[in-house]
Amino acid sequence: MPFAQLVIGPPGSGKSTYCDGMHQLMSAIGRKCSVVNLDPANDATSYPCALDVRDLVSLEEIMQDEELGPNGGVLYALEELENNWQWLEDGLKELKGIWTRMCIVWALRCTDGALSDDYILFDCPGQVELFTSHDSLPNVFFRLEKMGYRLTVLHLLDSHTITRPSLYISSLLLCLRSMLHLPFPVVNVLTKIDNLHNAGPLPFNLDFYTEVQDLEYLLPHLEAEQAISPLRKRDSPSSASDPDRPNPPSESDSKWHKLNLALIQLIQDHSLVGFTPLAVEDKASMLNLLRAIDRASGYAFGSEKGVNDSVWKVAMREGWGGQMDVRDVQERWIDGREGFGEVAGQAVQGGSGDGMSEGVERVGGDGGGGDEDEDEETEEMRRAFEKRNDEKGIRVVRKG
Ligand SMILES: Nc1nc2c(ncn2[C@@H]2O[C@H](COP(=O)(O)OP(=O)(O)OP(=O)(O)O)[C@@H](O)[C@H]2O)c(=O)[nH]1
Ligand SMILES: [Mg+2]
Repeated sequence: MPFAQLVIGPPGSGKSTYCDGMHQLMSAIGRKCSVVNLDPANDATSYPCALDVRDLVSLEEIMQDEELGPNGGVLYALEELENNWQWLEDGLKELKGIWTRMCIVWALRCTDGALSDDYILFDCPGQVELFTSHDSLPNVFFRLEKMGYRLTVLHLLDSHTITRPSLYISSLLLCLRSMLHLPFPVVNVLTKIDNLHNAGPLPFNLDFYTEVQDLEYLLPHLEAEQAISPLRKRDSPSSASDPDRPNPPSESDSKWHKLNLALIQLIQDHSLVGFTPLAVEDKASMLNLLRAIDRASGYAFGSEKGVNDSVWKVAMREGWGGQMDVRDVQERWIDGREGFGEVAGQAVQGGSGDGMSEGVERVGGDGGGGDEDEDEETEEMRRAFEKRNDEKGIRVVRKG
Protein backbone atom coordinates (compact mmCIF):
# COMPACT_ATOMS: atom_id res chain seq x y z
CA MET A 1 0.00 0.00 0.00
CA PRO A 2 1.37 3.45 -0.91
CA PHE A 3 1.68 6.04 1.84
CA ALA A 4 2.11 9.80 1.75
CA GLN A 5 2.80 12.59 4.17
CA LEU A 6 1.24 15.96 3.31
CA VAL A 7 3.55 18.45 4.96
CA ILE A 8 1.71 21.71 5.66
CA GLY A 9 2.23 24.66 8.00
CA PRO A 10 2.65 28.43 8.00
CA PRO A 11 5.55 30.04 6.12
CA GLY A 12 8.94 29.28 7.66
CA SER A 13 7.63 26.59 10.01
CA GLY A 14 10.25 24.13 8.69
CA LYS A 15 8.37 22.10 6.04
CA SER A 16 11.14 21.86 3.43
CA THR A 17 13.82 21.25 6.07
CA TYR A 18 11.65 18.49 7.55
CA CYS A 19 11.18 16.85 4.13
CA ASP A 20 14.94 16.86 3.69
CA GLY A 21 15.53 15.37 7.17
CA MET A 22 12.76 12.76 6.88
CA HIS A 23 13.99 11.71 3.45
CA GLN A 24 17.46 11.13 4.92
CA LEU A 25 16.06 9.24 7.91
CA MET A 26 13.85 6.99 5.81
CA SER A 27 16.73 6.26 3.44
CA ALA A 28 18.86 5.35 6.47
CA ILE A 29 16.25 2.86 7.76
CA GLY A 30 15.72 1.34 4.32
CA ARG A 31 12.29 2.74 3.52
CA LYS A 32 12.04 3.82 -0.06
CA CYS A 33 10.81 7.38 -0.11
CA SER A 34 10.56 10.29 -2.55
CA VAL A 35 9.92 13.98 -2.03
CA VAL A 36 7.51 15.88 -4.28
CA ASN A 37 7.69 19.66 -4.23
CA LEU A 38 4.23 21.26 -4.48
CA ASP A 39 5.48 24.74 -3.57
CA PRO A 40 5.93 26.88 -6.69
CA ALA A 41 7.86 29.43 -4.60
CA ASN A 42 10.47 26.83 -3.61
CA ASP A 43 13.23 27.97 -5.95
CA ALA A 44 15.92 25.70 -4.47
CA THR A 45 15.25 22.41 -2.75
CA SER A 46 17.87 20.86 -0.50
CA TYR A 47 16.38 17.36 -0.93
CA PRO A 48 16.46 15.32 -4.15
CA CYS A 49 13.22 16.35 -5.79
CA ALA A 50 11.43 13.44 -7.48
CA LEU A 51 8.73 15.69 -8.95
CA ASP A 52 8.63 19.47 -8.95
CA VAL A 53 5.49 21.57 -9.48
CA ARG A 54 7.78 24.23 -10.92
CA ASP A 55 8.14 22.01 -13.98
CA LEU A 56 4.40 22.51 -14.53
CA VAL A 57 3.92 26.15 -13.53
CA SER A 58 6.22 29.11 -13.15
CA LEU A 59 5.35 31.47 -10.31
CA GLU A 60 7.23 34.30 -11.97
CA GLU A 61 5.25 33.93 -15.20
CA ILE A 62 1.94 33.71 -13.33
CA MET A 63 2.74 36.86 -11.36
CA GLN A 64 3.65 38.69 -14.53
CA ASP A 65 0.84 37.41 -16.77
CA GLU A 66 -1.94 37.62 -14.19
CA GLU A 67 -0.60 40.71 -12.43
CA LEU A 68 -0.64 38.96 -9.08
CA GLY A 69 1.55 39.29 -6.01
CA PRO A 70 3.47 36.29 -4.59
CA ASN A 71 0.58 35.06 -2.41
CA GLY A 72 -2.07 35.33 -5.12
CA GLY A 73 0.43 33.77 -7.52
CA VAL A 74 0.84 30.67 -5.34
CA LEU A 75 -2.95 30.22 -5.02
CA TYR A 76 -3.27 30.57 -8.80
CA ALA A 77 -0.46 28.05 -9.33
CA LEU A 78 -2.21 25.53 -7.08
CA GLU A 79 -5.39 25.99 -9.13
CA GLU A 80 -3.30 25.24 -12.21
CA LEU A 81 -2.04 22.08 -10.54
CA GLU A 82 -5.59 21.03 -9.73
CA ASN A 83 -6.64 21.64 -13.35
CA ASN A 84 -3.64 19.68 -14.63
CA TRP A 85 -4.02 16.76 -12.27
CA GLN A 86 -2.91 14.35 -14.98
CA TRP A 87 0.62 15.80 -14.77
CA LEU A 88 0.91 14.78 -11.12
CA GLU A 89 -0.79 11.42 -11.60
CA ASP A 90 1.48 10.51 -14.51
CA GLY A 91 4.54 11.67 -12.59
CA LEU A 92 3.65 9.55 -9.56
CA LYS A 93 2.99 6.50 -11.74
CA GLU A 94 6.31 6.97 -13.48
CA LEU A 95 8.00 7.26 -10.10
CA LYS A 96 6.36 4.03 -9.01
CA GLY A 97 7.61 2.41 -12.23
CA ILE A 98 11.16 3.47 -11.41
CA TRP A 99 10.85 2.05 -7.89
CA THR A 100 9.43 -1.22 -9.17
CA ARG A 101 12.34 -1.61 -11.61
CA MET A 102 14.76 -0.87 -8.77
CA CYS A 103 12.98 -3.46 -6.61
CA ILE A 104 13.54 -6.05 -9.32
CA VAL A 105 17.19 -5.07 -9.63
CA TRP A 106 17.56 -5.31 -5.85
CA ALA A 107 15.70 -8.66 -5.94
CA LEU A 108 13.16 -7.32 -3.48
CA ARG A 109 9.66 -8.59 -4.11
CA CYS A 110 6.91 -6.00 -4.78
CA THR A 111 3.92 -8.27 -4.42
CA ASP A 112 0.77 -6.22 -4.79
CA GLY A 113 1.63 -4.93 -8.25
CA ALA A 114 0.09 -1.50 -7.77
CA LEU A 115 1.86 1.38 -6.08
CA SER A 116 3.25 -1.11 -3.58
CA ASP A 117 6.06 0.32 -1.50
CA ASP A 118 5.62 3.95 -2.53
CA TYR A 119 6.16 6.45 0.25
CA ILE A 120 5.92 10.09 -0.78
CA LEU A 121 6.56 13.29 1.17
CA PHE A 122 4.67 16.26 -0.30
CA ASP A 123 6.33 19.58 0.52
CA CYS A 124 3.44 22.09 0.39
CA PRO A 125 3.38 25.88 0.17
CA GLY A 126 2.97 27.84 3.43
CA GLN A 127 0.01 30.08 2.53
CA VAL A 128 -2.45 29.48 5.35
CA GLU A 129 -5.46 29.95 3.02
CA LEU A 130 -4.42 26.80 1.18
CA PHE A 131 -5.05 24.60 4.18
CA THR A 132 -7.90 26.53 5.79
CA SER A 133 -10.17 27.86 3.04
CA HIS A 134 -8.91 27.44 -0.55
CA ASP A 135 -10.16 24.36 -2.44
CA SER A 136 -7.26 23.32 -4.66
CA LEU A 137 -5.00 21.60 -2.12
CA PRO A 138 -7.80 19.44 -0.61
CA ASN A 139 -8.96 18.53 -4.12
CA VAL A 140 -5.45 17.40 -5.03
CA PHE A 141 -5.26 15.39 -1.80
CA PHE A 142 -8.66 13.74 -2.42
CA ARG A 143 -7.41 12.60 -5.82
CA LEU A 144 -4.27 11.17 -4.27
CA GLU A 145 -6.50 9.27 -1.89
CA LYS A 146 -8.47 7.96 -4.87
CA MET A 147 -5.21 6.70 -6.37
CA GLY A 148 -4.88 4.56 -3.26
CA TYR A 149 -2.43 6.59 -1.18
CA ARG A 150 -2.86 6.38 2.58
CA LEU A 151 -2.51 10.04 3.56
CA THR A 152 -1.37 11.69 6.77
CA VAL A 153 -1.32 15.45 7.20
CA LEU A 154 1.73 16.70 9.00
CA HIS A 155 0.94 20.15 10.34
CA LEU A 156 4.15 21.93 11.36
CA LEU A 157 4.16 24.95 13.67
CA ASP A 158 7.22 26.82 14.88
CA SER A 159 7.64 26.17 18.62
CA HIS A 160 8.09 29.91 18.99
CA THR A 161 4.26 29.97 19.13
CA ILE A 162 4.26 28.60 22.67
CA THR A 163 6.23 31.59 23.97
CA ARG A 164 3.17 33.89 23.82
CA PRO A 165 -0.22 32.76 25.16
CA SER A 166 -2.22 34.54 22.43
CA LEU A 167 -0.03 33.05 19.70
CA TYR A 168 -0.42 29.60 21.21
CA ILE A 169 -4.23 29.84 21.34
CA SER A 170 -4.38 31.13 17.78
CA SER A 171 -2.12 28.25 16.65
CA LEU A 172 -4.46 25.76 18.30
CA LEU A 173 -7.37 27.35 16.44
CA LEU A 174 -5.36 27.15 13.22
CA CYS A 175 -4.87 23.41 13.81
CA LEU A 176 -8.63 22.97 14.23
CA ARG A 177 -9.35 25.00 11.10
CA SER A 178 -6.96 22.95 9.01
CA MET A 179 -8.45 19.74 10.41
CA LEU A 180 -11.87 20.93 9.23
CA HIS A 181 -10.51 21.75 5.80
CA LEU A 182 -8.33 18.66 5.33
CA PRO A 183 -10.21 15.67 6.76
CA PHE A 184 -7.30 13.22 6.98
CA PRO A 185 -5.39 11.75 9.92
CA VAL A 186 -3.23 14.54 11.27
CA VAL A 187 -0.05 14.80 13.32
CA ASN A 188 0.60 18.30 14.68
CA VAL A 189 4.26 19.08 15.24
CA LEU A 190 6.07 21.81 17.18
CA THR A 191 9.22 22.33 15.14
CA LYS A 192 12.59 23.89 16.06
CA ILE A 193 12.25 22.79 19.67
CA ASP A 194 16.03 23.22 19.92
CA ASN A 195 15.47 26.96 19.43
CA LEU A 196 13.40 27.23 22.62
CA HIS A 197 16.59 27.62 24.63
CA ASN A 198 16.69 31.15 23.20
CA ALA A 199 13.25 32.03 24.57
CA GLY A 200 12.78 33.29 28.10
CA PRO A 201 11.44 30.96 30.79
CA LEU A 202 8.00 29.57 30.06
CA PRO A 203 5.30 29.60 32.75
CA PHE A 204 4.61 25.88 32.20
CA ASN A 205 6.52 22.74 31.31
CA LEU A 206 6.61 21.62 27.70
CA ASP A 207 4.05 18.83 28.28
CA PHE A 208 1.47 21.48 29.17
CA TYR A 209 1.76 22.83 25.63
CA THR A 210 2.06 19.50 23.82
CA GLU A 211 -0.79 17.74 25.61
CA VAL A 212 -3.16 20.75 25.45
CA GLN A 213 -4.86 20.07 28.75
CA ASP A 214 -5.95 22.37 31.57
CA LEU A 215 -5.86 25.43 29.33
CA GLU A 216 -7.70 27.47 31.94
CA TYR A 217 -4.33 27.83 33.72
CA LEU A 218 -3.25 29.85 30.69
CA LEU A 219 -6.10 32.33 31.13
CA PRO A 220 -4.33 34.68 33.62
CA HIS A 221 -1.24 34.74 31.38
CA LEU A 222 -3.36 35.45 28.33
CA GLU A 223 -5.15 38.29 30.11
CA ALA A 224 -1.91 39.73 31.47
CA GLU A 225 -0.57 39.78 27.92
CA GLN A 226 -3.73 41.45 26.64
CA ALA A 227 -3.71 44.03 29.46
CA ILE A 228 -0.39 45.47 28.31
CA SER A 229 -1.25 45.32 24.62
CA PRO A 230 -1.07 48.78 22.99
CA LEU A 231 -4.41 48.10 21.32
CA ARG A 232 -6.22 47.63 24.64
CA LYS A 233 -4.46 50.62 26.16
CA ARG A 234 -5.52 52.83 23.32
CA ASP A 235 -9.14 51.82 23.91
CA SER A 236 -8.98 52.66 27.58
CA PRO A 237 -9.36 56.35 28.59
CA SER A 238 -7.85 55.60 32.02
CA SER A 239 -4.45 54.79 30.51
CA ALA A 240 -4.17 58.06 28.63
CA SER A 241 -2.30 59.75 31.48
CA ASP A 242 0.10 56.83 32.19
CA PRO A 243 0.68 54.61 29.14
CA ASP A 244 2.65 51.99 31.13
CA ARG A 245 0.01 51.43 33.79
CA PRO A 246 -2.07 48.23 33.29
CA ASN A 247 -5.71 49.04 32.74
CA PRO A 248 -8.27 48.53 35.48
CA PRO A 249 -11.00 46.01 34.49
CA SER A 250 -13.58 47.58 32.21
CA GLU A 251 -16.64 46.41 30.33
CA SER A 252 -14.48 45.59 27.33
CA ASP A 253 -12.19 43.49 29.60
CA SER A 254 -15.10 41.35 30.60
CA LYS A 255 -15.92 40.80 26.91
CA TRP A 256 -12.32 39.76 26.27
CA HIS A 257 -12.48 37.46 29.28
CA LYS A 258 -15.62 35.78 27.94
CA LEU A 259 -14.04 35.41 24.50
CA ASN A 260 -10.84 33.91 25.94
CA LEU A 261 -12.82 31.50 28.06
CA ALA A 262 -15.04 30.45 25.17
CA LEU A 263 -12.03 29.79 22.90
CA ILE A 264 -10.23 27.79 25.56
CA GLN A 265 -13.33 25.72 26.22
CA LEU A 266 -13.88 25.12 22.52
CA ILE A 267 -10.35 23.79 22.11
CA GLN A 268 -10.41 21.74 25.27
CA ASP A 269 -13.91 20.26 25.07
CA HIS A 270 -13.08 18.48 21.81
CA SER A 271 -9.57 17.31 22.77
CA LEU A 272 -8.57 17.07 19.12
CA VAL A 273 -5.22 18.82 19.18
CA GLY A 274 -1.92 17.67 20.64
CA PHE A 275 1.66 18.19 19.49
CA THR A 276 4.78 16.13 18.91
CA PRO A 277 7.97 18.16 19.50
CA LEU A 278 10.68 18.07 16.85
CA ALA A 279 14.29 19.11 16.40
CA VAL A 280 14.95 18.09 12.84
CA GLU A 281 18.66 17.30 13.18
CA ASP A 282 18.08 15.05 16.17
CA LYS A 283 17.59 11.44 15.15
CA ALA A 284 15.79 10.44 18.36
CA SER A 285 13.33 13.24 17.82
CA MET A 286 12.79 12.27 14.17
CA LEU A 287 12.34 8.58 15.00
CA ASN A 288 9.82 9.50 17.67
CA LEU A 289 7.86 11.56 15.14
CA LEU A 290 8.05 8.83 12.50
CA ARG A 291 6.50 6.39 14.95
CA ALA A 292 3.65 8.82 15.64
CA ILE A 293 3.09 9.20 11.88
CA ASP A 294 3.21 5.42 11.38
CA ARG A 295 0.51 4.96 13.98
CA ALA A 296 -1.66 7.70 12.46
CA SER A 297 -1.27 6.40 8.89
CA GLY A 298 -1.63 2.73 9.74
CA TYR A 299 1.87 1.98 8.43
CA ALA A 300 2.68 0.46 11.81
CA PHE A 301 -0.05 -2.16 11.17
CA GLY A 302 0.74 -2.61 7.44
CA SER A 303 -0.63 -5.62 5.60
CA GLU A 304 2.75 -6.59 4.21
CA LYS A 305 4.12 -6.72 7.71
CA GLY A 306 7.52 -8.29 7.69
CA VAL A 307 7.10 -10.06 4.34
CA ASN A 308 9.39 -8.01 2.14
CA ASP A 309 10.74 -5.55 4.61
CA SER A 310 14.29 -4.83 5.54
CA VAL A 311 15.28 -5.33 9.16
CA TRP A 312 15.09 -1.58 9.68
CA LYS A 313 11.50 -1.33 8.55
CA VAL A 314 10.51 -4.31 10.68
CA ALA A 315 12.33 -2.76 13.62
CA MET A 316 10.33 0.44 13.25
CA ARG A 317 7.07 -1.50 12.93
CA GLU A 318 7.87 -3.49 16.02
CA GLY A 319 8.24 -0.27 17.92
CA TRP A 320 11.98 -0.36 18.27
CA GLY A 321 12.18 3.33 17.42
CA GLY A 322 11.33 3.95 21.05
CA GLN A 323 9.15 6.64 22.51
CA MET A 324 10.56 9.93 23.57
CA ASP A 325 8.98 11.23 26.72
CA VAL A 326 8.19 14.91 26.40
CA ARG A 327 9.81 15.40 29.82
CA ASP A 328 13.08 14.18 28.30
CA VAL A 329 12.67 16.77 25.57
CA GLN A 330 12.05 19.45 28.21
CA GLU A 331 15.13 18.37 30.15
CA ARG A 332 17.36 18.25 27.13
CA TRP A 333 16.29 21.20 25.01
CA ILE A 334 14.83 23.65 27.51
CA ASP A 335 16.18 23.05 31.02
CA GLY A 336 19.65 22.06 29.78
CA ARG A 337 19.68 25.10 27.52
CA GLU A 338 23.27 26.16 28.18
CA GLY A 339 24.76 22.72 27.56
CA PHE A 340 22.73 22.37 24.43
CA GLY A 341 24.07 25.49 22.77
CA GLU A 342 27.49 23.91 22.30
CA VAL A 343 26.17 20.53 21.15
CA ALA A 344 23.81 22.12 18.63
CA GLY A 345 26.61 24.30 17.38
CA GLN A 346 28.78 21.26 16.69
CA ALA A 347 25.97 19.46 14.90
CA VAL A 348 25.12 22.44 12.71
CA GLN A 349 28.73 23.00 11.80
CA GLY A 350 28.95 19.36 10.73
CA GLY A 351 30.98 18.48 13.82
CA SER A 352 31.03 15.15 15.61
CA GLY A 353 27.22 15.01 15.84
CA ASP A 354 27.37 14.15 19.54
CA GLY A 355 23.93 15.59 20.11
CA MET A 356 22.45 13.12 17.70
CA SER A 357 24.13 9.98 18.95
CA GLU A 358 23.14 10.97 22.47
CA GLY A 359 19.54 11.05 21.27
CA VAL A 360 19.81 7.62 19.70
CA GLU A 361 21.12 6.15 22.94
CA ARG A 362 18.11 7.55 24.77
CA VAL A 363 15.74 6.02 22.27
CA GLY A 364 17.46 2.67 22.44
CA GLY A 365 17.30 2.72 26.22
CA ASP A 366 13.61 3.52 26.46
CA GLY A 367 12.32 1.85 23.39
CA GLY A 368 10.31 -1.22 22.52
CA GLY A 369 8.84 -1.80 25.95
CA GLY A 370 12.02 -1.60 28.05
CA ASP A 371 15.50 -3.14 28.07
CA GLU A 372 14.41 -6.40 29.68
CA ASP A 373 12.15 -7.19 26.71
CA GLU A 374 14.84 -6.71 24.13
CA ASP A 375 15.98 -9.98 22.73
CA GLU A 376 19.31 -10.62 21.11
CA GLU A 377 18.02 -9.94 17.61
CA THR A 378 16.70 -6.51 18.50
CA GLU A 379 19.92 -5.68 20.30
CA GLU A 380 21.85 -6.63 17.19
CA MET A 381 19.59 -4.44 15.07
CA ARG A 382 20.14 -1.55 17.40
CA ARG A 383 23.90 -1.86 17.26
CA ALA A 384 23.85 -2.07 13.49
CA PHE A 385 21.42 0.84 13.31
CA GLU A 386 23.60 3.01 15.48
CA LYS A 387 26.62 2.11 13.41
CA ARG A 388 24.71 2.96 10.25
CA ASN A 389 23.49 6.24 11.70
CA ASP A 390 26.93 7.21 12.86
CA GLU A 391 27.86 6.99 9.24
CA LYS A 392 24.69 8.71 7.95
CA GLY A 393 23.46 11.39 10.32
CA ILE A 394 20.67 13.80 9.50
CA ARG A 395 22.30 16.84 8.01
CA VAL A 396 19.86 19.42 6.80
CA VAL A 397 20.70 22.61 5.02
CA ARG A 398 20.10 25.47 7.45
CA LYS A 399 19.08 28.71 5.81
CA GLY A 400 19.08 30.70 9.03
N1 LIG B 1 16.92 25.46 14.86
C1 LIG B 1 16.15 24.87 13.95
N2 LIG B 1 15.90 25.50 12.79
C2 LIG B 1 15.11 24.88 11.90
C3 LIG B 1 14.55 23.60 12.15
N3 LIG B 1 13.79 23.26 11.08
C4 LIG B 1 13.88 24.28 10.20
N4 LIG B 1 14.68 25.25 10.67
C5 LIG B 1 15.02 26.55 10.02
O1 LIG B 1 13.81 27.27 9.79
C6 LIG B 1 13.93 28.06 8.62
C7 LIG B 1 12.73 27.82 7.70
O2 LIG B 1 12.75 26.48 7.28
P1 LIG B 1 12.07 25.99 5.92
O3 LIG B 1 12.24 24.52 5.88
O4 LIG B 1 12.52 26.77 4.75
O5 LIG B 1 10.55 26.39 6.23
P2 LIG B 1 9.30 26.20 5.26
O6 LIG B 1 8.13 25.90 6.13
O7 LIG B 1 9.60 25.24 4.17
O8 LIG B 1 9.17 27.69 4.68
P3 LIG B 1 8.29 28.15 3.42
O9 LIG B 1 8.53 27.17 2.31
O10 LIG B 1 8.83 29.52 3.12
O11 LIG B 1 6.86 28.18 3.86
C8 LIG B 1 15.25 27.68 7.97
O12 LIG B 1 16.18 28.68 8.31
C9 LIG B 1 15.60 26.36 8.63
O13 LIG B 1 17.00 26.18 8.71
C10 LIG B 1 14.85 22.95 13.40
O14 LIG B 1 14.40 21.84 13.74
N5 LIG B 1 15.66 23.63 14.26
MG1 LIG C 1 9.50 25.40 2.04
